[in-house]
Amino acid sequence: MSDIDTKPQVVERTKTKQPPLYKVILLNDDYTPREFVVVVLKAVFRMTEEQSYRVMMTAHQLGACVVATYTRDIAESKTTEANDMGRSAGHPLEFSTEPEE
Ligand code: TYC
Repeated sequence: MSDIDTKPQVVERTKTKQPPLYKVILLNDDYTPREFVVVVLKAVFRMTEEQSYRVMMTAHQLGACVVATYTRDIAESKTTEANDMGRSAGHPLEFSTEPEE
């Protein structure tokens, strides 16, 4: 046996911190046609027809629905893109972004 202590004195750990996530929320209104909401959800959030319809109906019935969560930049750019689609078509459709708890 050697007298040299070969035990590592420092334990290294790799900490991979996850970036904070942000929710994109779809808000109900009384004017935007249901079909248009589905078109926006499919185009911007890459949802299927069925997923889009379910999210749209949840917002329609409950007032709002979480569409998805993303890192901050992606959540904000998708929110802007979706709101721009609504505005360009003359609808009051609104998406918002908020940090996940
Ligand atoms: N409430 C709208 C209507 O009856 C449809 C709608 C659903 C609008 C969901 C926005 O986030 C929304 N035409």
